[in-house]
Amino acid sequence: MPRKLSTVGVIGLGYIGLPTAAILADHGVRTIGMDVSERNVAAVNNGEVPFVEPGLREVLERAVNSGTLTASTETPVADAYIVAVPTPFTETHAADLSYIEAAADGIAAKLTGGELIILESTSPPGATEHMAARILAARPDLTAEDILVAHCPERVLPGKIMEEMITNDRIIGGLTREAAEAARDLYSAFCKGEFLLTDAKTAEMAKLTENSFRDVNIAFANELSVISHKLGIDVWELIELANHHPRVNILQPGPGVGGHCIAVDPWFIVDAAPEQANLIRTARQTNDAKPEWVLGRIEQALEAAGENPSVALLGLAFKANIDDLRESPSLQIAETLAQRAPGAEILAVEPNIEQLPAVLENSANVTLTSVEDALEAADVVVLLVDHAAFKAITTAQLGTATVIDTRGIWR
Ligand code: SAJ
Repeated sequence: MPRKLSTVGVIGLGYIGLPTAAILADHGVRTIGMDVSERNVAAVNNGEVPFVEPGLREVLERAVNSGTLTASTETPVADAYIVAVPTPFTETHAADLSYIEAAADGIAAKLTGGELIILESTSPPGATEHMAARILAARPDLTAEDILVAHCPERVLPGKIMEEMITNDRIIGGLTREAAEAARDLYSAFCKGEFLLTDAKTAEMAKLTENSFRDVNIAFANELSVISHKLGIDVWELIELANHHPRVNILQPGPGVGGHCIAVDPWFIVDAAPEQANLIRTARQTNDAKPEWVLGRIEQALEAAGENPSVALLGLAFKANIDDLRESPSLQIAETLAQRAPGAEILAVEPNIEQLPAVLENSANVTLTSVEDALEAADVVVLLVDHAAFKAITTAQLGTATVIDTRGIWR
């Protein structure tokens, strides 16, 4: 434990910060969550979860009712801080550290010396050092020896956060060994996985490497799908056969790569080493080009369908069985098609949302439609997300429509 650890401040109560705060508090650690959104803070203080994550509500309610968790819009005074704020990227694909900097400024004002500060946000190499330097610049009365700073990237899978936060192994990168050990002691309050201690920059890079590995593998699958289409080969059968080899494990092609992790993190490596990160950049570009390739196929099918065709787009989320539309290639396809094909009727089907997102709301040719109605009316059916509900669709329901299955679920 750091010299004293009776209170932990969690900065940022989003997809990662809130589950972390709730689990810590549920394990008896006095936890104060901080968020800039008054609405989120009020919700948390009422034991309500402002987004969908299975199992979170029960743990949050328990922690709030027992009094171990409270939330505030002010950075609290605490013995340890966990920073879990967004790290978006800029137009040039550089990491935007402004949320981390704002968190650092808030924390700096509260320090008395001896505190542990952990950066959990996915960050480019050097961000933890940058955060520490910013804190110390704001507090000339403190030296580097007065604070313990570490990076501990989260690696939980949305939808399984409550389970994975406890069972996953944790990489802990300290600016010093003492900081890494203090962070390990904090996480051991609830984490049952193995603790892997390293330096901060390696920890930052490890997280980016995991997501880049997945991105490169998916880019390989996406390139294979384009090659296979040209050669008249079923890419899913091809990958299934190749994966029978004991040392081959190719992921699945799709309409592109979305979400706020795999589609973002590899750019941080490219930005940190632009001359060297050629494969990683090409993989990003390959995956980012996939929606345009799918659009080309849809436009061809619409042209063949004649005057005022109607097209069903099945799925808008970035992956199966969630309601998250962030960086979604399916949404990008719907949005672009709405602009390029004003004469087509676009029937958008997304069972996990109740109204169209802002980017489609004002498109006169797009309607949020039930799967049954869309299949009934469509000349062209495009499967974009492999939601469980779509797997049950029968050949009879598809009728005579031209089918473009970007996930290979109806083979
Ligand atoms: N996708 C494919 N083909 C596949 C697998 C995924 O096209 O074979 C697409 C999905 O449809 C989606 C995108 O990739 O659009 C990303 O989905 P995902 O399930 O691969 O990953 P995320 O973004 O939900 O979560 C990832 C996870 N990272 C790894 O598995 C290495 C998770 O463990 C991380 O915690 C998370 O990123 C994060 O926060 O960084």
